[in-house]
Amino acid sequence: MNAHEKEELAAFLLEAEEKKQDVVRITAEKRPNLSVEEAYAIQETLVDTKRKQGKSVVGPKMGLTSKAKMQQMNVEEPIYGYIFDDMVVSGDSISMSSFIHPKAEAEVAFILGEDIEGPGISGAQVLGATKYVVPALEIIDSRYENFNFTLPDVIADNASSSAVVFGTTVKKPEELELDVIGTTLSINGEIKDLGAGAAVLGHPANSVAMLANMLHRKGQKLEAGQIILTGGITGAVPVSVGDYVEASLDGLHSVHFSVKE
Ligand code: 0L1
Ligand code: MG
Repeated sequence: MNAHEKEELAAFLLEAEEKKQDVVRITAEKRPNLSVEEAYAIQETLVDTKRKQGKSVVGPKMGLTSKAKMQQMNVEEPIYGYIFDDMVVSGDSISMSSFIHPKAEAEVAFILGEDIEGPGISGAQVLGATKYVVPALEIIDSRYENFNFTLPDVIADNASSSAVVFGTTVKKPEELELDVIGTTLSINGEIKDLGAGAAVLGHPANSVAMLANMLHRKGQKLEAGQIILTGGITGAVPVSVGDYVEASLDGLHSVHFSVKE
């Protein structure tokens, strides 16, 4: 794939994101044989464009970290994307007009105290390099019609990244047992899904370790100060106007948002 094609496909997805207008997945018409490698190259172009627009990366995120999602997409490895500063929002100000078809998932986010550079990083090393963990509600919003995509499509689309609300409870990782942390996701008081931290690759720290090892293949590392979304402990649940969405994580209290018009 040449530079012009990469830029064209990144611009196609960025326009969909800016206009809140869903599009047909890239592999349906534009590029049926898109490879995972090419998809990350499109994602990199998209990320560079956002940087040139003055946005800055808060941290990378992991996606497809649950067995169910991996089986559904027929993959053995999760994917990553990037969260930007303008995606971090307050739970009081979520407007449906900012999205195409948003879904919420409950996650634990890691705030790194030290750089982490693969290869061969373990979950234990990640815990040693992590300053704090915080609860998070990620709002994913695929730019593709009906969330209909193949693995390369969703990688190119920055792993459906759209917005995130962080909770205010901040804990050191050693204060919690993150693999058994019980989590519920409720809408208007009704539990829609639940899970434990182990749903994320056995332990959310394993997700960060895997991310460090994946980034190493590109000559990149995780950096102190980055906030990393580790992947959904619960499934992703569609949200709509009028919804009060709340994730409760044992020991980390809750994080919530309300959806307005
Ligand atoms: O954060 C995530 O797990 C989303 C990954 C992309 C797949 C999706 O949009 O469901
Ligand atoms: Mg997620």
